[in-house]
Amino acid sequence: MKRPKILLVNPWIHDFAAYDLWAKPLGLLVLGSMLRLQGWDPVFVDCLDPHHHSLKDSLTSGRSRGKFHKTRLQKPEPLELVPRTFSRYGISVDEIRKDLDNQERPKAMLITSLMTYWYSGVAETADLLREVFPGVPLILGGIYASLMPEHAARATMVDEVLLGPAEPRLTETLYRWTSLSPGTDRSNPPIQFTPNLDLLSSVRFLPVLTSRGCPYRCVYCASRLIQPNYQRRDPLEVVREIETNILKYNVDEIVLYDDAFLCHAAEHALPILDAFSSLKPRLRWHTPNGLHVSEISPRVASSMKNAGFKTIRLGLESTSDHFHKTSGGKTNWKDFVRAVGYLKDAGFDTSEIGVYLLVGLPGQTSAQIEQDVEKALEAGAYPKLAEYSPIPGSALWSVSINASRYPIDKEPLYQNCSLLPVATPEVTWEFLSRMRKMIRESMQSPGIDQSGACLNS
Ligand code: B12
Ligand code: SF4
Repeated sequence: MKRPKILLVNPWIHDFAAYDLWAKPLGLLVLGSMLRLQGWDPVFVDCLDPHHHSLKDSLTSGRSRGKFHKTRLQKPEPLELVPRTFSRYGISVDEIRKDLDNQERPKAMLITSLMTYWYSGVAETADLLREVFPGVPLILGGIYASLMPEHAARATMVDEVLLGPAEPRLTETLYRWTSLSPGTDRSNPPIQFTPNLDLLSSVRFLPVLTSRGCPYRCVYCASRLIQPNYQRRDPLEVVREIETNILKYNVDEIVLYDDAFLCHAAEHALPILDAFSSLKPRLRWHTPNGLHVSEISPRVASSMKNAGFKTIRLGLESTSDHFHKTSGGKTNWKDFVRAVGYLKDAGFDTSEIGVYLLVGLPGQTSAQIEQDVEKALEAGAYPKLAEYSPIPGSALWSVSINASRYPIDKEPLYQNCSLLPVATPEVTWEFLSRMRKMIRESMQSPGIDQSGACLNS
């Protein structure tokens, strides 16, 4: 019997800046594997596809990260006074329309969402899908949808918004909308980890998820709201997935999307890393999402080196122990200094040990940021300033609403970290540019990659 088609759509981004830092819509790709197993025929339309046939070779050849194609847009009214260019990032509307026109009419359409402040890109994508396939059920999920479900329902006018991980609800939801349940197994599947990479137009690196969620509850983070349960995979299963996919797609770069890869390292990260320690040539591992500093022991550091870690980002956020005691306790200054020492002993140099420092937090002074940067440099790490984006539902949300210059609770566009929405008046873009210049000079390495929308430091 012919499998029913289901369209999975990665929407456009609308923003002042967006960089492709190994960005793949992992949630949607994971659902692609699940739906395939359930008897559907998933078809993927990627509005951000960096390897889309319509793009010039210079943008697509051999890259695993870089710039998105962009088209200037009129600024939405709430952002009119912001003196920066606003763009749609991704493939042109005409090209995506052509891609959709070439598809058979699907039985249902699923759109994902990431940052809350990218919602107008989701709404534009939903409009196009409705126009090309009127009457086909349109379901929205993902991070924006989970953090702001009511806003998402209003702004995108989709048929249904699903909150949180789709696995426990999607089977029943699709049956309700399509009266189809193509496979023989109608039970809800468990939480999934494996992306269906065959849906991508080109695979240049492997996005890997070895766990979902995080055991901590930091006040500035949404992890718990998006993935309420922390779950680890069997390390052997992860190793098998990587081994199979490096051969299948002929790639040697691994990008970890975990929130908490290093937690319980002895039973989790170490068996995974050690399985690849003697591989020649080595894999190259990247962790654009921060690693847990306090979990780095001499053994973990040397396993990271032996496995081939290249892009390391440590989730420090602040050098102040008071900050950590009052915000979730995931690490502290002493552990950080120790971890940098272990990484150096294992053979990493300062330019490889990136450390995220959160900037633009409510009440944070410019002096605190200067101190964080100086201390991180002195400890032998490479500071990466990450502008704070206030997150609906997080413990810092009500403090953020009070501190904000904008109505962040009414309009998610104002949650954009580029606006420094809740920063104190002295923490400006000019100040942060000075800090970044100072960091670059200290690193004496102006050529080091500075890309990143809010991750640029
Ligand atoms: C990996 C990651 C990144 C990666 C890239 C991600 C990408 N694809 O582009 C990197 C490291 C580059 C990154 C960067 C940033 N990130 Co980030 N990131 C994440 C992270 C850790 C995981 C996302 C993920 O892929 N999860 C794995 C998949 C399997 O889960 P999922 O997407 O949630 O999918 C499930 C459900 O949502 C649902 N679902 C998904 N799609 C759909 C669709 C339908 C139809 C349905 C029904 C269900 C459904 O089912 C899926 C399976 O269960 C999240 C935190 C988190 N735990 O979610 C933060 C998070 C999304 N990031 C966040 C932030 C703030 C940022 C930065 C702005 C940080 C900064 N200040 O610099 C930058 C900006 C990036 C940019 N390009 O501009 C915030 C979002 C805040 C907001 N306001 O929306 C989060 C929530 C972290 C936090 N602080 O709490 N990030
Ligand atoms: S440790 Fe990291 S992922 Fe976990 S809650 Fe804190 S910031 Fe979020």
